[in-house]
Amino acid sequence: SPPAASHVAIDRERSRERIARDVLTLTGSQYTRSATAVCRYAYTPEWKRAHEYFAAQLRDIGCQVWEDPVGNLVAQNVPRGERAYGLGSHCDSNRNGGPWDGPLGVALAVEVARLNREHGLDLPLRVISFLEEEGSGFGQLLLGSRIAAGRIGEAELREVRAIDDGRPFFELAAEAGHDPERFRESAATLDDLDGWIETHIEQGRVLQDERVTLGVVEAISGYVHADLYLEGRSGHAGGTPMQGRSDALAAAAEVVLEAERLAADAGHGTVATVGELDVEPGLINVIPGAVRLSLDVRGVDDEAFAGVATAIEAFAQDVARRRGVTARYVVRQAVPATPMDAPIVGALEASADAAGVTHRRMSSGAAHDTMCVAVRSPVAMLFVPCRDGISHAPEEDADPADGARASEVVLNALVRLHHR
Ligand code: HGY
Ligand code: MN
Ligand code: MN
Ligand code: MN
Repeated sequence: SPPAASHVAIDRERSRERIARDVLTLTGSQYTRSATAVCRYAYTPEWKRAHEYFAAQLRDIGCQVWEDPVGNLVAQNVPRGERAYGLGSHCDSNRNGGPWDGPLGVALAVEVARLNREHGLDLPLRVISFLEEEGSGFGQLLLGSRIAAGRIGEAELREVRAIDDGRPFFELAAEAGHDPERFRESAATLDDLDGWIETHIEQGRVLQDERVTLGVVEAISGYVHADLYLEGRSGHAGGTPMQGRSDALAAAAEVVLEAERLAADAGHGTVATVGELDVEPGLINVIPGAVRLSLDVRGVDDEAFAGVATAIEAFAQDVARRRGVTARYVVRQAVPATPMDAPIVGALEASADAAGVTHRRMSSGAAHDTMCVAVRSPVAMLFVPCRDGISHAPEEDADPADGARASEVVLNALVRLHHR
């Protein structure tokens, strides 16, 4: 890693307070749909207010702040067009969201920008809060960073529709005051980055169980997101004999269990989850005629998890033949596993050592915008613990003191990288 620069020690209590203030402000009811569950989806008033909140914080420290054509929030402490180090995450929440998934990374990026200024450091910084990381608005994970990275084409983007009312992405983006027809210009959001670090809660419990303060991510799991449509024949639950039924839900049940078995057998930490299940007509006395189930297959070994997704599709076709139903498998998106940049990983570890903060290397099972930023610049991620590994749940909790320690480590890692 770069030579040991003189370590910049920060006032961790002040950083803890500011990170706690910013994250917990965002869980106030004006930033969520209710006082408990965080429901901050793309283009909703709550999401817009969250971006306005951080935009004000960033202007207060002298940053230029703008939104790119689809609504990714961007701020920079050097003139636009100049090279910078990128920091950030996302403000949108999962549909079953907690307070820290996303906002911790944005609050920490803002804190590092404050510390850079307070300590008279000369780091050129760009803070980004990406649109629709969770897919809670349009069912598309990492939508804002995929657009910026050029990972989604116009035809595919024109197919993207809101989960709740089926309205097109382009319509809702324009209605929210953005300029989606210029979506290709979002590429500039990732121009001229010398590196990128996203700090995030671990969303697992390794750090807590091993009593280690920070996780330095080595690789982010890739994933396949797909929908499987099974069409059978609905009929009277009482009048239809078991022999000869084409029960779409019974077929789906076989697929769910086989997905679980295939992932468990694949090794390399491969995982498969069926999280969504729509049943038509969904009545107690009617044989299900049609089912849609979602598939989320992930892993750090591309061959292993892509192989499981393919095997699940083949199994579904086989079940369909046996049960007299039809199966249609539609991929929403597939993103490869993403290795982190060794020099940035090294700088984070050296800074953690100099800060006297324990750390360990680990991979990320969760997907992150960092996977898309990696298309355009060297990237790395830093994890802080979340209580009992709980995330994508209102009970999600983290300690802002870990966020303060992480901000000192990120600040010093960037000092090392900038002066190498
Ligand atoms: O699903 C994910 O991996 C991320 O938390 N959106
Ligand atoms: Mn997240
Ligand atoms: Mn998430
Ligand atoms: Mn993320």
